[in-house]
Amino acid sequence: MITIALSKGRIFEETLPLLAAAGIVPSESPEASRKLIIGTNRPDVQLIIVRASDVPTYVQHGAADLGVAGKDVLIEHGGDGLYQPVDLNIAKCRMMVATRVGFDYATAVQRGARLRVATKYVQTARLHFAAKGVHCDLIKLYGSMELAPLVGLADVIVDLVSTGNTLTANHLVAVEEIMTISSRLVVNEAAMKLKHATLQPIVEAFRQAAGG
Ligand code: PRT
Ligand code: MG
Repeated sequence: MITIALSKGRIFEETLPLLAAAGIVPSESPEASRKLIIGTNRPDVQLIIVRASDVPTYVQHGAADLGVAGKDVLIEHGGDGLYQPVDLNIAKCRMMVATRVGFDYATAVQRGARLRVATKYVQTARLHFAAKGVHCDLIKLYGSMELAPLVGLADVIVDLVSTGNTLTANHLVAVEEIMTISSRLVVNEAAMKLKHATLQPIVEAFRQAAGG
């Protein structure tokens, strides 16, 4: 059995055409069925539905052979035990620093004062500000980061931005791009060797369908 770990929502939706290119069609939608294990047209392939940030963990431990995870998630996880053979170019967005409208970020960063940074992406934020030589106090949040600068919990947030609508709706503005983000195919290192004959064609189909 080949097990593929996906999160529902944008990753599931944007992975569907790649699965189709590999000849894999899920037998139902996770949104509709609420099932966590979903069969496919291939009796030897199943999907498991997990939280986006849990995909690398399932694949690392071999509970799934393959998975699709954002670069943001992979940086926070660290990537141990995972091959990342294909950038799928899906679920694209940008990792940004954002502040309240009117907050003087450029000056705050120059002054050498400590910056209070609220984020779900502590690893990414730590590396970014360390590279700039900016001292920061990291405040770990699990969601609704946009609130933090509004209520004085932090000076800035580090978060994903796609349309920018969420920032605008909360009177925040992006002040710096940290990196562009897309999702990658991840493969369990041991499975890649032991199940090579079955996995390789799926990896290649994903590579072709992703455009390279
Ligand atoms: O939602 P949940 O808490 O279950 O988990 P998750 O947020 O980790 O999963 P999901 O499915 O929302 O995101 C999965 C992956 O999609 C992420 O790991 C990213 O790699 C990628 N992705 C692409 C995004 C976005 N675009 C995105 N816009 N992930 C999150 N967002 C959020 C962002 O955090 C912010 O809250 O959307 C909001 C901003 O959107 P705009 O369009 O208003 O700018
Ligand atoms: Mg989300």
